[in-house]
Amino acid sequence: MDFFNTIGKIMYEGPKSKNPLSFKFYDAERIVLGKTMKNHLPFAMAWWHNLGGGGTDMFGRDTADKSFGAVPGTMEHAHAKVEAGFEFMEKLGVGYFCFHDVDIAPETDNLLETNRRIDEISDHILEKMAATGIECLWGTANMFTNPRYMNGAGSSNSADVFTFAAAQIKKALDITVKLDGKGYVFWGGREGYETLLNTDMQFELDNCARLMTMAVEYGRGIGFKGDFYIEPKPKEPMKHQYDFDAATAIGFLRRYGLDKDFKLNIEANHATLAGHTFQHDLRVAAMNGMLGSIDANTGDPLLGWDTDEFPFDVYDTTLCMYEVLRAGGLTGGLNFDAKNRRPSYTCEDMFHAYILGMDSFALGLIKAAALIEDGRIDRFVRQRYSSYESGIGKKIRDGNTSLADLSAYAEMLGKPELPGSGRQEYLQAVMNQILFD
Ligand code: XLS
Ligand code: NI
Ligand code: NI
Repeated sequence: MDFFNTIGKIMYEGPKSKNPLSFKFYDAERIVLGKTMKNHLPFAMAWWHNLGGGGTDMFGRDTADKSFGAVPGTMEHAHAKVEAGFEFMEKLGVGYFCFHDVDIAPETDNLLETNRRIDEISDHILEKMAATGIECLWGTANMFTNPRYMNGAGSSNSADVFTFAAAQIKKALDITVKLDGKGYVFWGGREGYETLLNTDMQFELDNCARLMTMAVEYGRGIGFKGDFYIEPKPKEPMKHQYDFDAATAIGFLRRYGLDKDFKLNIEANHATLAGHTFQHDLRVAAMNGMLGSIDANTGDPLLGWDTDEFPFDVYDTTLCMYEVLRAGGLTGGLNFDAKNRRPSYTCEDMFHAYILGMDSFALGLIKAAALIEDGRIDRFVRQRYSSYESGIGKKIRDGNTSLADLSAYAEMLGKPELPGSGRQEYLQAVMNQILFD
């Protein structure tokens, strides 16, 4: 069945095209720095927003119809979503998808029945994967929607809830392996707290680590070779989320000995909620060897929550791809954890959104490659630290000195020279020149 029958395959038509249903910059086979765009940009569709999200917000119900000809909440609907999802990805040339357990099959009150439903739908997904060549980027378990998770999953005060979370993770891992997913994500959901007046933070963190450790043991046992990911987020839904940002998540992983199996899935909108730039959290992950995957969306600087907008800001996508290129690429991909704005409720809007996101990242890639080839920014940064390349600086760098040595050297120096201009305005002008030349 053709769900998007008014829309054909989306083709690359170049920057001059005025056809709204075409790519202006994403040219899958174009070579950038020795690799095709498709290889640099492993785009993924987020099952939940794209096939499940109808625009409901705190003040109003769905505006978009995502029934795909079936009654929502039924298995018929879950099957229809599979068909629609693969048609959508094929028409756009999106090579991957990401899913939660409950996105693919409606949950019931009975774990065995829920799992049977997940088996049935994942069989269907597997058939479509074989027919299209589309792959699974990552899977995850939704441990935040059901009321039992009101206090978190691993961090819940209830051992029964913890147990249920473990069961969901086990199943989600089984399905991720069945679909040959490259990764498995832990987004903290409600792992956090509202007030320390009722919370044993140390115990909750230990328990979160226990759950992840069991997941690693089980996953490796069933042959999962991919990466586990933590997706940091500072707040929302909880006031304090334990995986606040990249640095916090890395500290947690190292403390509990999970850093060999885990990398990070950095979401743009989560980084900005943490008071960082997207680029900052990418850099923190990359310099720790933990940049695995990306949730590609953007927030609104005027709103303080996870608005999950489609990425459109080329300055941001350029700096993101600059970090990705410098890190040698992603082991995961670019998942559009993004949703249409509520008034963009038609099925054409679903395509416009992905075209916008894919073109924004394609442009970002082209411009990031230009920044690197231009070399002025990299050279400037190297030059800025050049005092550490010889003399006393080299001694500091090599660990061949001490406070006493340095103090003696400083006495000799008298007054140190100023450290040299940071040239921020010049560098910003270089960015603009490259972006708009
Ligand atoms: C929510 C998260 C979520 C994760 C997957 O803010 O971004 O969508 O990516 O559970
Ligand atoms: Ni996300
Ligand atoms: Ni998010």
